[in-house]
Amino acid sequence: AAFTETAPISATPDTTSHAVAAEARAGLTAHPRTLSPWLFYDEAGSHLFEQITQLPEYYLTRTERGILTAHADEILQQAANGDKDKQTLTLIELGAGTAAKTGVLLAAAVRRQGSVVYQPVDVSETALAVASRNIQANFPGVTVRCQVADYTREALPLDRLPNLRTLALYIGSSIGNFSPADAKSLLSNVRAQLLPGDKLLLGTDLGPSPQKSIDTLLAAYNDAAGTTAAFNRNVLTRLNRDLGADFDTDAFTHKAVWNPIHSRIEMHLESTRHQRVHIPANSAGPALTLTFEPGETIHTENSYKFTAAAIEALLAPAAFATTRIWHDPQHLFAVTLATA
Ligand code: AVI
Repeated sequence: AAFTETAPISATPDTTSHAVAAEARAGLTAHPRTLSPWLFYDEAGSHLFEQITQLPEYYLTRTERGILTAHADEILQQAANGDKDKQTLTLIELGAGTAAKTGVLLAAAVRRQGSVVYQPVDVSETALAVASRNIQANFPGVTVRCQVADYTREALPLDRLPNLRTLALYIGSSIGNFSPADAKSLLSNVRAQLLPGDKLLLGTDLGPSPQKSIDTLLAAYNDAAGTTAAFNRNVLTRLNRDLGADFDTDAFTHKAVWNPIHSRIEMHLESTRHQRVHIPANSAGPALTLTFEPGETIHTENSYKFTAAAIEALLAPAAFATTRIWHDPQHLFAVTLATA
């Protein structure tokens, strides 16, 4: 509770303007038009995401935190192979951000083994500094070793501690923002850094079920206060600022739709009228004029929703065996322990 949630993917100071220029050019000249979700997380977008995690409609964050809180001791025990074969664990967290939900697992690790080494990995050095300060102040017994890396783009060179069993954490349902192919290659990269017997703890949001209506899913991505709409539109504000583009952000409407074929929530920005948008020449290429028709959309995010079978189908090709799945009482969200 001493921490705040932060952006899971990226944050401004670490993202080069060339990457923004290249991404915008490729995505906005494609048909259908797209923008990659990492573009959301500039300073304003990271702040809006923090607000989203506290919205009544956005059940994901509090539900996952509830699962971790209820089962932390059991998760650590299973990760260490139960009591018979007691192993000392080290925790590595991918996309740790400020490590808002990790405290409960670190506390359980300290209860279990007296002390623990925690290695948060994130693209944002700023977020890692906050994580390190917060954890050191609030969790005696935890040694923090930060690693600045973009685990989504590079094969992670994990700074592995010898003779310790690794528990890699990838929570927050961030895996759901990758296409199935990209998610599998990300998990394969993680697996390649682990030794047989090491573990991965994966947080995933679940799809519609008798306990979870499509309306519940849609509301989580189209809240009454309009915070998610502001988060989505902020990507255009970012392109105006970073690239000197002239998007009229009021002329694009936030849309969240459920795609049952791909089992994902899609976020789009829909042009309300015929309009032209200019992007000046930049390091990625010459000046662009984009023409939008009324109703034409920019696809800004996919958020995949899983079933138990889909979680296994993601883990198995990356050579992880599913060991155990924990749910909240309403089966809204899943936390899966997998063995390398
Ligand atoms: C970061 N990620 C798991 C969020 C999600 O739910 O897919 C991002 C988000 N998009 C809209 N609201 C939240």
